[in-house]
Amino acid sequence: NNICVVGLGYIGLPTASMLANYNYNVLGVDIDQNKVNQIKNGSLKIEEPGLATIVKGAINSKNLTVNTQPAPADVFIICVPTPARTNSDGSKSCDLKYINSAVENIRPYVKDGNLVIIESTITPGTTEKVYKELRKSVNEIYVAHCPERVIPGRIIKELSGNDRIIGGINQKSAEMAKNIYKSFVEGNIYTTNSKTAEMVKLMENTYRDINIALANEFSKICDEIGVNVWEAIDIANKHPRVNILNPGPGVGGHCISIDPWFIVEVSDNAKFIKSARELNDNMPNFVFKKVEDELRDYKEEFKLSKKDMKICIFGATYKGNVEDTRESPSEKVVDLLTDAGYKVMTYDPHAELFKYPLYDLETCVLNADCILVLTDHDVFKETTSEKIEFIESKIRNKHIIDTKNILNQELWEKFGFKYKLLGNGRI
Ligand code: SAJ
Repeated sequence: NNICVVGLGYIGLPTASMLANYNYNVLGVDIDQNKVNQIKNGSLKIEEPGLATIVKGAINSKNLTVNTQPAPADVFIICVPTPARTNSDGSKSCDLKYINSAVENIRPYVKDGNLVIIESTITPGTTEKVYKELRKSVNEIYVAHCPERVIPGRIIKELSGNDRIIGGINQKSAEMAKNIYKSFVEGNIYTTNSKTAEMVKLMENTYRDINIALANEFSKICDEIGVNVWEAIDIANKHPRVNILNPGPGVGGHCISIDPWFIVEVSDNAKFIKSARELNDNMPNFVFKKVEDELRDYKEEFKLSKKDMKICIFGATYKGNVEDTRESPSEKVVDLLTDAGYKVMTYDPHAELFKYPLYDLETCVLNADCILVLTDHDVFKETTSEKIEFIESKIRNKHIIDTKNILNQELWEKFGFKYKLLGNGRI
C-alpha cells in the first residue's frame, strides 16, 4: 500500500512516520520546502516527546520520503490546518482554503479505487463536498473522515492508544480507512457516516471548551464574592459525579478555541456553545483588569504612570510544556497591557514564535513591577529558592500574579513577594 500524507504539521508528521514504521510506503507532502529539507536531513526542531525518534526511524528505514509535491498512491491522508475565519458579526467559521488546495494538489494523482481520508477538523458536510469534488475527476473514489484526537504533549502515546472514529461517505470507505488505521491503533475503531464523525469531533472539543468556560465563570464569581475558586473546585470535585476543570487566563490553541465555532456556523441553536466561547475569549480582559487592580495602590503611592511600569510575563505558549503559541491567551493579555501603555516583556523557555519579542529571565524581570504567570510550564512550577532569590534581586516591585495556581505561594512570600491568585477574592 502506498500512502500519501498531505500536510506535515503536528498531526501529519507523526501519522506519516507511524505508518512508515508499520511498513507502509509513505510519501509525506508539505508545501514548505524548508520544512521538507529539515525533515530529510534531520534538522527539524521537534519538541513533542517521542516524535523525533519515530521520524528518524521512518526516514532511516526509507519507508518515509518527503517532498513538496504529491505522487500517485493508493491512499491519500489530508492533515492540513483548518483555521477559523472571522466574519463581519464577530463570529467565526471554518476556513476550508487549505483543504480545498490539498484536494486540488492531489487531484491529478487520484485514480479509480483510491481512498482519501481527511483528518483535519471540518464543518459537518465537508467530507461529502470533497467526495463530490473528487468525483468530477474519477469515477470510483472512497472518502472518509478520521478526525485526529491527540493532545499536544502526548501525541505519540495517544496516536496509537486512543480510540478512533471513522466516518465514511459509504460503508466501504469507512472499512477501507479502518484497515489502514488498525495497523497501529491499539484503541477501538468505531465506524459511522462522515457527517456524524465530523460532528463527534466538534462535540468533543466543544465539551471541553464549555467545561473550561464553566470553571472560568466560577473563577470570576469567586473573585467577586471573595472565595478561593481553586479550593472550592477541589472540594466540589470530591463529589463522585462532579469534575470541574481548571480556570485560567483563557483557552488557547488552534483546536478548542476554534472548533466550537464550526458548530455555531451550522446552527442557530448553538447559543450556549457560542456564549461559552465568548466567555473564554474574554478571560484575557479579566486578567488585564486584575493586573490593573493589583498595581493601583503601588502606582499611586509612587506616582508612576503606566509607561513607567514594567510587567514581566511568564509564559507565551497556549498551555504548559508545549512550544505552540497559536491563539495563546498570553498574546491577548500582552496586547491589552501594551495598548494600555505598560512596558511588557515576555519570558518563555519553550516558545518558538510569538507575536512579541521573547527575553531571557534576567532581562525580563530586571526592574519589573509585576510578574504575571500565564502558562503552566513545569519550569515555572518548580522555581527554586535560588531562582526566586535571583529574581528578587533584579525586580523593582515584588508583585506576582498567578493565573494558573501553579506557584509555591509560601516560597514566594518567604522572599517578600506579594502573591495574588486569579479567582481568589477581591484585593
Ligand atoms: N485549559 C484550561 N483549563 C483546563 C484545561 C485546559 O484553561 O482545565 C486550557 C489550556 O491551557 C489551553 C486550552 O485550554 O489554553 C486547550 O488545551 P487542552 O489541553 O484542553 O487541549 P488541546 O487544544 O491541546 O487539545 C485538544 C484535545 N481535545 C480534548 O481533550 C477534547 C485533543 O484531544 C484534540 O485532539 C485537540 O484539541 C485537537 O487537535 O482537536
